[in-house]
Amino acid sequence: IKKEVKYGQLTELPRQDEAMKKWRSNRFGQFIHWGLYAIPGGIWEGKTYKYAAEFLKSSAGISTATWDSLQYQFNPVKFDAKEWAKMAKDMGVKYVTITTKHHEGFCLWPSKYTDFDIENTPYRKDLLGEFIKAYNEEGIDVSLYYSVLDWHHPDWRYKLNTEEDKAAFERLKAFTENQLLELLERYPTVKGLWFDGTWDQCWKDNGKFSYDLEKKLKEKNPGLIVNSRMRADEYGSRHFDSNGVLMGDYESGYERRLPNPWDVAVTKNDWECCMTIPENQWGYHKDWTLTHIKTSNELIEMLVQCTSQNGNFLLNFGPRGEGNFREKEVKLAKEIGDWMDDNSSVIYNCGYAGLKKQSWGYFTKSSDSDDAINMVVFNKPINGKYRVKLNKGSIIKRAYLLSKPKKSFNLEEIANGEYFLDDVKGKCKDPFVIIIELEDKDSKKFKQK
Ligand code: H79
Repeated sequence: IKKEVKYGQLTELPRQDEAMKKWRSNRFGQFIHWGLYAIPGGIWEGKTYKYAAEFLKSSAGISTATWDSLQYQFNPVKFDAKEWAKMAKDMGVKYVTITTKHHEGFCLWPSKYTDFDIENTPYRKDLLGEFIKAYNEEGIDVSLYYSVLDWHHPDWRYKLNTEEDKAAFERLKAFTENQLLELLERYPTVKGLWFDGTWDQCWKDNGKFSYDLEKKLKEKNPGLIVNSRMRADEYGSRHFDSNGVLMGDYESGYERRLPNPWDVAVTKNDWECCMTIPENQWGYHKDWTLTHIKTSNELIEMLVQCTSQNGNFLLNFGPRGEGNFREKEVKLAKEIGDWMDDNSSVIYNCGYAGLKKQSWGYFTKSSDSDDAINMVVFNKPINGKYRVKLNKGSIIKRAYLLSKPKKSFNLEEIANGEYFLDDVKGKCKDPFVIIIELEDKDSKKFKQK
């Protein structure tokens, strides 16, 4: 039985306006976690804390006053916005999402509504402004991460037990709204808001507030894209309302995990997976030997998987307190960028091909093309032949390597719409792409919705 939901989705999904189409075509984004936590980098008074570096205040039980005094040490003398933007561009991302305020409450922009901000650090300048300008100059869309949960703000509560708590939360709501409108006012080129820290009981109990807020923010910045994490309906249901309808503009529940690669249902909504390079570190942690560090091929596979299921991939970087990136991150960015230089045509503007996932890797399909499908290969078969199962009646005209010299594969038809592609004697070590060209008469079958 359908519940009546008053404070659910604002619009018809998936959104088909230009801003949303652009977001969807971007596919690959960079996430930046930067705040005071980058200074201690997971180590406090000589002790290393394995849990996420941006949670150090909580893991090490540091008082708010002590933590907040890190503000007077925040001086990223090595920060070069143009260099950052260049690195992102070279990696192949089309958008970036940066933490304007994480759970610690420190603001990377000069905010009228708090002194706990960049203006009151030795750096003083509008760091966020420099960042946005530099990325925009490289043609990269900027979105802003904002944590509602706030360890610094005296009015933040998990749960409202008393009248005083209720009054405090009213003030926190006003503060939150003011800051968000301030961000959109100061930085009009911003394309999206990425909400986090919205799981507290008081937020879940205030569905009407987040509903009204989403409306206001979108009035202020038409085309604005917000993640599903912002919202709870009036029954406290998050991400999806009580009838299972997605809220916000895309699903943002895939944090450090991907959907099952065979999942077809997930292709119906826009969604984004956010991913860390170590197991669970968003902010800068000095010790990256604590857990597995993903390789560029693992990360590329995740990007391709997301694309194959109509999702975006947001890959996190955690710069140092001084304002530069660790070498390992620079190297991974370069390796991914090298792969994107040759293969980005299977990512940008691409999505679900309408076919089942197969054992050699992932299909993607460009919305520009009716008669070509991309195979992105991560697993080479022992027999040297790629089994490809298309729809019944589909005829492959040609299959060839995307990389030059675009060698063709021998085709062996084994059933209606099913083929073996005989490996060319290439020595592809990295994930590589085979383009399948279909006979025109079948092209309509592969049209994306
Ligand atoms: O910014 C990065 C992390 O610092 C942040 N989100 C990413 C993007 C993050 N904050 N908290 N966590 C990750 C993990 C915390 C999960 C929990 Fe809960 C919060 C456990 C209990 C409350 C939300 C609600 C998840 C499970 C229940």
